[in-house]
Amino acid sequence: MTSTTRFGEIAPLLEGQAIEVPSWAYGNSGTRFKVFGSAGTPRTVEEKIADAATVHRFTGLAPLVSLHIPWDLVDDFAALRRYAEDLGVGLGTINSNTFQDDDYKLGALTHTDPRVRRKAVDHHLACIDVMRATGSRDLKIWLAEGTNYPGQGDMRGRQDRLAESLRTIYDALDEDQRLVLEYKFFEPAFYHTDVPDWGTSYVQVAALGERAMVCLDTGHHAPGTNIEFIVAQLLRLGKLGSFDFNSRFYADDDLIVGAADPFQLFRIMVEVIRGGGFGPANPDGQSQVAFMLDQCHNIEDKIPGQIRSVLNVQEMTARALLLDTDALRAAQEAGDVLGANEVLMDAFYTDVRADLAAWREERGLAGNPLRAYLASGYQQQIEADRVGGTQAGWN
Ligand code: AOS
Ligand code: ZN
Ligand code: ZN
Repeated sequence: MTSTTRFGEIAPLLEGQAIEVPSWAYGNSGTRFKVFGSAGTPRTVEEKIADAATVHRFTGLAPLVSLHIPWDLVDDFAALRRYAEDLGVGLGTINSNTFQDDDYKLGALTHTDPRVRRKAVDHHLACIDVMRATGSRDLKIWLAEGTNYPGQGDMRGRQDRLAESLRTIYDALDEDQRLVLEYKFFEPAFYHTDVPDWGTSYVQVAALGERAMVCLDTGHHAPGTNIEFIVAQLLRLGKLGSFDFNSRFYADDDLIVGAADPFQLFRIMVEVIRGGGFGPANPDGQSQVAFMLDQCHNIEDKIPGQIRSVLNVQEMTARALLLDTDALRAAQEAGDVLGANEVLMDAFYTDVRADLAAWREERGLAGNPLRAYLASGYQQQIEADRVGGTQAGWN
């Protein structure tokens, strides 16, 4: 069978693929050394949403925008939701922030001082209120907590306080809301981190209940970690709530997903599909796994960077869907080591770009969304319009 024939078979499965884009990807960002300003950068949350809606308009792949509180704080979130919906996108995951307040220097949800813990918990309760107005399903918690020196903190006591704080937050969720807990092996803490790995995140969310899940950020592991194994395990346990997609060469680089290692993205998507994490699994049609980007575009234009990212995810999803699972299973069961590997590599090496372009055109989209965006004049327009004011960013 030719790959085009096979593509025709998997094409319907690509329908409805949804990738959530982060509002902060549209703002200026940088490293500890420099934040480069760029022309056309949004000055308000509305402008970030307008840019995200543009990514969706050109790709059909990004129907939700994830917000960060307080970076995206507005007076009226119901109005913001209407504004987004008028532009053809919805508001997605709400991200909390307990890493930019002096009170949290030694911890937030884990702090020894009950006043600081209460303040951090209250911030999450405020985020849940925002979710009610925006219609968001997920509260995403990434914690910058840990210690820099052995002996600095009681690691076990911090786990206990974390469990207690998360319990209060989880109990405040509505029935249709979820909590996703992200892990990261180091940074900003360098000796120990309170939620460093999927195991710790799993232990904490498993104690909370069914609507608490793990968030896997692809940049948050030690080099060489087999991330697709973690994906397989979490799906097996019913606890993979969301992805923060990005790619990395060294640490938490937050580069364009699929840029550093497209083969890894392919392998992850193979396990997502194998584990039933792809496609709508809930009665409301929303996928159980939220596929989010968590990226920063420090030197490249942000909208093209986001377009490239969602296209990379779509491309590796298509290749993963092309995997001949019957042939793979037969080879695995026959103990055919190289045969099984060849089946997997055949899918990975299938160039789906022309098929995807035709697929898009059939749906009224441009075959090449990136070129179509560059030719559309949108970039020139925002660069001309958005002068003055403070550019929004990773502030
Ligand atoms: C931090 O390293 C985590 O990846 C967070 O998910 C995220 O980048 C941060 O919360 C910005 O929103
Ligand atoms: Zn992340
Ligand atoms: Zn990160």
